[in-house]
Amino acid sequence: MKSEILRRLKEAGGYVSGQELCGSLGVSRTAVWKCICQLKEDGYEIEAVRNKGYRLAESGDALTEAELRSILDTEWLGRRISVLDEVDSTNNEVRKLAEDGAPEGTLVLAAKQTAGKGRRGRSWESPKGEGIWMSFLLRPDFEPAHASMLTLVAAMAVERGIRSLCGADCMIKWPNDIVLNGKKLCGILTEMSTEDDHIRHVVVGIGINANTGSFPVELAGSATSLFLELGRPVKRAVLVKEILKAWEHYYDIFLKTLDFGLLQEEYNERLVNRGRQVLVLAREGEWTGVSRGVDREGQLLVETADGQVNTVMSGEVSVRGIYGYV
Ligand code: BT5
Repeated sequence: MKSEILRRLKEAGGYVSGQELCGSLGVSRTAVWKCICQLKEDGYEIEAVRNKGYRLAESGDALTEAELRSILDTEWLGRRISVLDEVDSTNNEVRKLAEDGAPEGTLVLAAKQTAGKGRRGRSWESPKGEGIWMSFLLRPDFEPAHASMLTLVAAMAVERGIRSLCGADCMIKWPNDIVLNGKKLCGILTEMSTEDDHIRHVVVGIGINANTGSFPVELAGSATSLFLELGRPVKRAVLVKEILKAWEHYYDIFLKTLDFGLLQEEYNERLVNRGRQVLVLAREGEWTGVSRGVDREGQLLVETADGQVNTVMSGEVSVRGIYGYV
């Protein structure tokens, strides 16, 4: 009911009478009043004026369940949401919910992660209240071999979400980063649980430095935030909404072919180092070549000086610009 009241206050733009809220929601005045108090505790500024009703003065950057529910326009993603104050990792939390039978599309966000995870045991800096640290659950019925492409699908959704909300010229850095002005803005971690060669579930985790004001010294050279690049804060809830909507769009397209055939062209247009020299950091050593974009399987094509085109699989390597992160 809290999110319904919030939605109505937003739609009205001005005052909504208490009586109108009670009548349309079929609840008592006291119940409405309690919800208004909870919304105030969540950080909303709500004016209550005798004979006029309630008015939402400022919704700020609240990233709460009620806020998200009042704006989400997805078909299935985020229909079940939980927003936590603090958790080790939202990926771990979704995995636990998955093991308890949570439905596809379950979404978890946290104000802060105490042990945010990157790939291959690396850590992800997730300070309180500044970023978007979120994970969602998929229960696909395709084979595990297709799952590595989900990271690429997520990258397309994040890129589109950021671009449409902020107009920022961000780009995808294959396979799991979004970069802006040469620095990392977002990282994606997709984790899969399998059994007898079928997928039990997949957790897609997305970390976005939205309103981060500063980074620890060791990250300052390679990391950035929307706030730092745009010079103004962003409304995180609205960005989440845009990204989830974009995810449904791109995932639908992916499911048609279970590969990147239909997405490849758009993906490659948004790929930051396409046509540029890249350094491939593989387990067996480093080598350089020119990035030629992804193929139908979502693998990166890298052409070496002798004209040979190698396919690079996302699980094995990192790619850097030859002079820096991009
Ligand atoms: C990633 O790994 O970029 C995946 C990050 C995924 C984070 C999300 S947050 C929600 C969900 N829950 C989790 O526990 N994880 C996911 P990788 O490509 O391995 O990059 C990790 C490296 O990025 C680190 O070793 C640092 O160098 C750098 N890094 C750490 N925190 C950063 C930050 N906030 N912004 C930019 N770079 C960061």
